[in-house]
This record gives sequence, structure tokens and C-alpha cells, in this order.
Amino acid sequence: MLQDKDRIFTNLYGQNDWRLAGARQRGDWDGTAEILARGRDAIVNEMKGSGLRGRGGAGFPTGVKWSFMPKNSDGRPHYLVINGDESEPGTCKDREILRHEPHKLIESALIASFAMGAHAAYIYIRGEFFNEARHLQIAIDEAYAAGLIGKNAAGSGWDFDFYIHRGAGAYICGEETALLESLEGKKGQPRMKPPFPAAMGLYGCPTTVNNVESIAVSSTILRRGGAWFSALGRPNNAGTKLMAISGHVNTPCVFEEELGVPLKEIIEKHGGGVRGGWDNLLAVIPGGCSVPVLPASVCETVLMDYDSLRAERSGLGTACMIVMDKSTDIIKAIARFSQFFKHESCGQCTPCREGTGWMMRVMNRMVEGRAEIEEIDMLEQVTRQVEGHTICALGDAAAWPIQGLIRHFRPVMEERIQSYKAAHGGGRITQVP
Ligand code: L3W
Ligand code: SF4
Repeated sequence: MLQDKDRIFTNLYGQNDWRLAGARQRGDWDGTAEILARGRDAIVNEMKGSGLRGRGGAGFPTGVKWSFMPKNSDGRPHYLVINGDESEPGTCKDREILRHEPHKLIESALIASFAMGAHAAYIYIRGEFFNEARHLQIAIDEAYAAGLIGKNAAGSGWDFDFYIHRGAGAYICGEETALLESLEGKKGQPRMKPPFPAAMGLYGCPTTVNNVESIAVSSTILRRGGAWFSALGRPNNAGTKLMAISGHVNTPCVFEEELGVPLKEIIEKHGGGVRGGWDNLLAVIPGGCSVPVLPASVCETVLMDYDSLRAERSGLGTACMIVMDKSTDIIKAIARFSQFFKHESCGQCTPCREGTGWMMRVMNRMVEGRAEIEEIDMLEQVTRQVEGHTICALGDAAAWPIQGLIRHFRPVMEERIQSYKAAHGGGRITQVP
């Protein structure tokens, strides 16, 4: 469990002043020029050594990603792009940083940009985050006025500008290349990868796209050292992480915790326990809605980190848990996600465009039980046809929750189908999906 001395985010919920004076009291902007004076390679190597993995959902090593930025780009500018399009259902952690720790993000953006040879950073904030964008803009203005960013940022000799771009409400713009398209003023549709953004990103220039939290923790990591960060958590699952708990717990919240702590302990400590007690737990989706659901039996022992959850064929995702007690209609809950993914598919690749609609329609019938038992296997096969056959991860994200449902709750689905048949005189349901 995380001790207070190792906490990075000390102003969650905004109990203290979020503006420059308060941020400075908490240690932000302390010795920034000295960190930059270490040089690009030293900063990137420290980040690699910290073991930080991307906090947006995919878990790609942050320092390694920074190292992909070329040293010589034939005069092309470099860009840092921060993904603040936090739209994953159940996920509300970056919102806390934007609201209450904006200076941690701005200082870290300066350091990260310097380390990657970028003089400009853009943050793409989801359109609904009006107050968050407002707080961040106030903090940016404060930083410019104090000489912390702009020309000769923080006295480092490096020029650095920071721009906010507000989104317009499309989940897919959180996919890094759709985000770049949108930032360029085009329709937000994912690009094929490779080329990865480090080779050809914003306006065809070398670009790194990082999640808000991945960037915001980097100033503290560089101040306290990569070794400090990597000593927290577990091997290959280093550090602390912002997490959230929503759903059927007594105290839903956002908090920082060490990786590798048992999920059960986290729900009891931070979430105040499951509504009605632990025995009333049905299932948990550990991170957003893109990763497979876990039944209560697995939640009993699994650790909250990338590798432990992967071993259970789920994932850490955004580490924002959705807790469901036994009052939940689990088929209906997963069907609701299918509707979400169908709605948010950009439609440019066939398996996702057609598959999400197909999965949604079958899932809607499964909620009623208006299906044949063998259609459960057919639905599973459809998810396999979508998974791994699309341009971006939205196709996988639409497939995985259904796979988790079938893996862990097949008897519930079968019983629903049998009940429907019993109530409708038995016989085959010959409904075309
Ligand atoms: C250079 C290579 N770069 C990978 C980079 C890549 C990207 C990062 C991760 O999806 C996940 C998704 C959602 N050379 C590289 C390379 N990269 N190989 O590494 O890439 P990738 O493809 O593994 O994932 P992704 O497309 O970024 C993100 C999951 O997150 N998710 C969604 C979360 C939603 C939010 C939100 O609302 N804020 O975070 C939740 O689970 O399903 O699997 O930068 O370029 N060889
Ligand atoms: Fe668009 Fe879906 Fe293809 Fe992603 S997988 S590019 S969201 S159609």
C-alpha cells in the first residue's frame, strides 16, 4: 500500500490551492532548469530506468517511446501531444490532474518536450471538460507570466509553447492517430500504423503522444529519481498509478495507489467495500470498459497491475474499476458497452463497422434470452473475427468485454435463453440477428 511520502499527486480533489503559488509549495517548478541541464539523453534514460509504462491503457514503456524521437529530423519540428481526451466509460482520473494539478502537467510537458527536441506541446482535451480546460488555461497563463514557459522557459535556454485544443465529443479521438487527424482539423479517424507517430505524427512531423498522467508524473520521477519510482510496485509494473472506483461500492473515488496491491484490498480500503459486503460482489471490470470483466472469485486474489491482470486474461486498462454487485444484470451491462462501441466506431474498417453492429444486436437479444444456445459460440467467433483485424484498438475493445462475459458468465447466458424459451412455449427462436 502506498505511503504518503511516495504520493505524487498531493492535491487530488483540490483540497489545496491548484494555482501557481500552491503548486510551488507542493514542489512543482523546483529546479526545473537543473533537470533540463542534465540533457536529453540523461532525461530519457532516467525515464527508461523508472519503468514507467503508459498510463492511458496500453502500458507501453514511456521512456522507450520518448527514445523513438529522432535526433536529426532534417529541419522538421518535433511535437509532444498530450492525450486528454479521457472518454473511456468509468474513467475519470486525468480529469483530477487537469482540475487540481495543472502545473504538474505543464512543468512535465516542458521537460518531456525538451527531452524529445520539441518546442511546442499540444494537449487535446475532451470537449465536455470545460472547467478542466479553463483551469489548465489559467495555469498556462500563470506559467507564461512567471517566465516558466515561453522564451527561455524557466531560465533553461529552451523555448517552449503549450497549446490547448478542445475536442468535440468523439471517443475515437482518444486513439492517438485519430487525435492527430482531429488536431490537424480533419475528421477524427485512426491512421494505419506503422508509421508510428515518432516517425510521422502531427503535420507529418516526429511526434510523441502520451496520456495526461504519463506526462504529469515525469517531473516528480526526474526530481526523485527513476530508482525511487521503480522501487514502488512490482517488477515490470513499477510505480504508483491514479485509479478510480465506481459502481456498487460505498465510497466511489479517485486515488493514487501502488501497482501490485490486491484488487480486494483496494476496493476495501479506497472504495469503502462492496455495497452489502464482499460476498455481494458479482464482478469487476478493472480498467475502463475495454478490458474483460472478472468474476468475484478472481477478484478475491488478483493483483492490480498490468501483468497480474493480463494473466487472468483481462487488463489494467486505465485502472478505473467498475464494481458490480449481485443486483447487476451482467449481460445487460456488457450489452450496454456493445452499444457504446457501435456508436463510437468511426466506421472506416469493415470488421469494426459491421462487427460492432452485429455484436450489439446479438447482445441485445442475449439480454432478453431471445437466442439459441449455440449462438453463444457464434457470438464468440464473431468477436474473434473482429479482434486483431482492424485499424485501431476499438475493434479489440468491442470484442473483449463480450469474450469476458462468455468466459465467466456462460451459465447465466444459457439460463436466460432457457427461461425465454420456457416462457414462450419452447421451440427454436428463428430470429435473424
Ligand atoms: C513505436 C512501435 N511506437 C506501440 C506506441 C503507440 C502508442 C503506444 C501504445 O491503445 C489502449 C487500447 C484501449 N514503435 C510501437 C509504438 N507503439 N508499438 O505505443 O500502442 P498500442 O497500439 O499498444 O495501444 P493504443 O492504440 O494506444 C490504447 C485501451 O488503451 N483502453 C482505452 C483507454 C481509454 C482512455 C481514455 O479514455 N483516456 O485511456 C483501455 O483499456 O483498449 O488497448 O503510442 O504508438 N513498434
Ligand atoms: Fe474506426 Fe473501428 Fe476501424 Fe478503429 S477499428 S479505425 S474505430 S472502424
